[in-house]
Amino acid sequence: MTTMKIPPAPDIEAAGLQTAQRDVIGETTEWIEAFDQMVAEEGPMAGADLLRALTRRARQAGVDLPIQLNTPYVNTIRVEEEEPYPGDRLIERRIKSLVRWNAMAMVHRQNKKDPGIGGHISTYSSLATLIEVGFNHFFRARYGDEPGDFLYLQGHASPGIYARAFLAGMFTEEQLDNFRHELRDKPGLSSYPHPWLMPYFWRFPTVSMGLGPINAIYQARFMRYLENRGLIAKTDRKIWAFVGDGETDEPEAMGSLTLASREKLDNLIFVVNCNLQRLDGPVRGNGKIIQDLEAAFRGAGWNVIKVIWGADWDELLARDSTGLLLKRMEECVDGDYQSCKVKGGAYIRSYFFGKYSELLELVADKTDEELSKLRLGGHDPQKVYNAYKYAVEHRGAPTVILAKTIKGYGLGSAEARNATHQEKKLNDENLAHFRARFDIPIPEQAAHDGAPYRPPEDSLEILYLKQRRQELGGYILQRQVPKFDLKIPELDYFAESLAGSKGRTVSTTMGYVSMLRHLLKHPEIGKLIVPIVPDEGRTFGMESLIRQVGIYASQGQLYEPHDQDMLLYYREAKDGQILEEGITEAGSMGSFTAAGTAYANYRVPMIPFFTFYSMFGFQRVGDLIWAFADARGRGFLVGGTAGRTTLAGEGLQHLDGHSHVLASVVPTCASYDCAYVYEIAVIVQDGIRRMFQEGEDRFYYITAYNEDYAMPEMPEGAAEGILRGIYKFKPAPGGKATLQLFGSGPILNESVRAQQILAEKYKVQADVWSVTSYNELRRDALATERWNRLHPADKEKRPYVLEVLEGAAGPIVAATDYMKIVPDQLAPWLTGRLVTLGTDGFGRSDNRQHLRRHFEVNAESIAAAALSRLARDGKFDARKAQKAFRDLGVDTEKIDPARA
Ligand SMILES: Cc1ncc(C[n+]2csc(CCOP(=O)(O)OP(=O)(O)O)c2C)c(N)n1
Ligand SMILES: [Mg+2]
Repeated sequence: MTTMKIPPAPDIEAAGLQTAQRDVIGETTEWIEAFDQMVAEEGPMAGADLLRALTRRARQAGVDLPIQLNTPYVNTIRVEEEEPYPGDRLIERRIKSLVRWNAMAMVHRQNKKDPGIGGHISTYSSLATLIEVGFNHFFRARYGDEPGDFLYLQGHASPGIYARAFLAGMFTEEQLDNFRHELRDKPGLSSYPHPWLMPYFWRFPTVSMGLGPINAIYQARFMRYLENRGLIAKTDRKIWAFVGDGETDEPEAMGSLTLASREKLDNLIFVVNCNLQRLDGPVRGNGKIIQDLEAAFRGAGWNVIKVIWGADWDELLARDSTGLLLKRMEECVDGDYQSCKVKGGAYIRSYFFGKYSELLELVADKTDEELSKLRLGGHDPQKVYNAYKYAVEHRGAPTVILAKTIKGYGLGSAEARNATHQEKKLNDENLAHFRARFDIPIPEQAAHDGAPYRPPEDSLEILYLKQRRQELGGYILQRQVPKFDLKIPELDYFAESLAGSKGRTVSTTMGYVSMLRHLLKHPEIGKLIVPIVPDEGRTFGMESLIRQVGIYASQGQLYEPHDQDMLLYYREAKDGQILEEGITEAGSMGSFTAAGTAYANYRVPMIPFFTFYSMFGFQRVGDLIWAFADARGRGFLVGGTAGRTTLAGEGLQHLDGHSHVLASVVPTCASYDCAYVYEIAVIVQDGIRRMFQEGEDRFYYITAYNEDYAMPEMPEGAAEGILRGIYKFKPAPGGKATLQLFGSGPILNESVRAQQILAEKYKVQADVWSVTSYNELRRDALATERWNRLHPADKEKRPYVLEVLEGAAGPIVAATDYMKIVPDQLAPWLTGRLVTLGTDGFGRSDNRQHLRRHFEVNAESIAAAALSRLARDGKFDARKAQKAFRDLGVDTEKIDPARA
């Protein structure tokens, strides 16, 4: 039997009772007393059991109780449950003060030197205790042979992270000196966590708010996936995601919470830094962000730990015999708490405690100064330690720690003010205050300049810091990429895809799925393939894949699928390989990111193929894709049901004519618009080689279509052109061409048909080219042009596209199922030659024939456009060209589809 102290019962109103008749109040008091006695004698578990039984009974009796997701506005862990702090609080405080100083000083100094260069000091200042307790006692750098915990850190707290790394000896003073100066002759530090810029240090790009939390959730799930598939050892490794309270307004931050609880991700810990402020002002001025988040996370099935009050408040709560302190804590909103912090002790006395005379008495023995220093939970190492301990020991659910902190803690008059987020420099008074408060042993002038300070190597602080890290396996913020010796498939492994369909009509999507199925069987890399799909597997004909490798389900398949007696039944398995994400492209990107960076994070070169509806890719989850690139992600994005005119029937919201434009903006993304299955095979084979054998930090976007047609065999020698972006697909049938037709995707077939029409009806000979990637051609041309510009005295080089087109005569008519800007990318190198036909404008519901006529990308429109151009060049009779439009059924007076 445990005996415990229960806080005083709040009065009837504070207890939230609706009925206030005297006899009910009297009765209620008796009930509460009886309950208190029972808990005191039999412990909290018995209390919980009783309440559960009462609630069940109440429901049976028709008493409609509202679902209660909030607990009182106090710490979740009671004082009696706390364990003593295991570290040396004094020396840890010294270390924390030094980190605080260096973080602030680094930003301060840089902004004095280079006004406007920016940086943040108030985010880290609120986070320091939460971070330091973690580094000193929890964040493990290794689990046996396995890598250690993963840290997703608030991007704006990076100065503090750098400052700690500086104390740990990982960065030089010079690097600190070059914070936000990355383009100087000495190494600098990037503004935020960017693996692209600091690949040896950062793993997770988090600064675009909301992406860190969702990626952390899917990372935790992917870790389990790798464990359950036997690809990594099971460990106790944790993923710690530090999240801003303002950041939780991002839908990405909160949108996938239930996945984490459904999957019982007890390897995941969120720490929400509830400093009550975001950039402009309070997060919930009129409410309480901690209570809001408690309800949301609890409702989503998370283990919630609130760390609101520090030890100073415990003492007050214990002394309060009226219950009024808790009542006051609950009735104040975050805007009140912020004002209290800004306005100081006298205000706290009159406004917060002064509302009830009993509370004034409670703090009568405290000075105003003492009131202003009453510590909050997120700044109390003892509270934070216990919360972390409870979190790492919790089993069966993810944990969120809601820690109340002060934004701009220690920044003097900037503390907790609405404008604190934007503070880059401290005035002299605040600097002096900071130096004194944190006892930084540097001369006044050096402090004024924001000089960094690192105590000697043999100082107690440095020795302690290093020893703590040693015990936890070493310094944790490091990113290393091992060398892999992978036997990747050669091109002949894809022989079936290269051979064509022998007249059978298939789509590139079908061809791609067969290729994937074949890849999954590869003896070396088959197990590394991660097919990801957001509830669109059937659309892409992936039923056979589901049967072959199964859908990953951490609990296996708990039910008998109704279609079990069918060959292609819905198979879920604990070691299933497919990540069937349900309808969440953002979540799928989370998995794609975890898988596509596993080569560095888990030292296992997983090869993800994320196949999605191309319309709901780049334009929907573009920022996650950008972060994937920053994270040096590798893998294949496959945009299915692609094209503005190839996907029949769907209409405006579904017809994608621009994902290739959006893909083109990501520097490490190579995007390909494929017409035939062999093109995809060549690109996938070479992509695997470049990413996973050569170790190149790049990834691929490939569009796949659902139009069925006969797939030709790969023409001899086409591979290089396919990869670089263009190859001649069908030379002019009757002698030398005077016209060049470019086609991509299924529209290439329209170009081929136009070639025929032109030859047969108009005696115009044209070559047909398959352009697999305008973007790759443009990148090559830009790089060549830049070289030429920088080396005027050297022999001029030619872009690949011009080399390939050597001797190809006449104008070029490029037709695509994408916007005209896609081929137009080559216009600077094809001056005066390029006529582009594309699908600018909103899509429509109709069949391919009508869609292509509407968008003027059908064979007839291509042929007529070619004649029109030849006429303008004086190579074809203008009246005949005009007549050709009529003969070919191209309406010259219809509305421009770009505006329709
Ligand atoms: C998607 C996105 N929108 C806006 C910003 C700009 N921004 C940077 S920090 C910040 C406020 C952050 O507040 P909070 O999450 O509470 O973190 P705190 O600094 O208070 O710890 C904003 C709006 C961003 N980085 N990302
Ligand atoms: Mg905040």
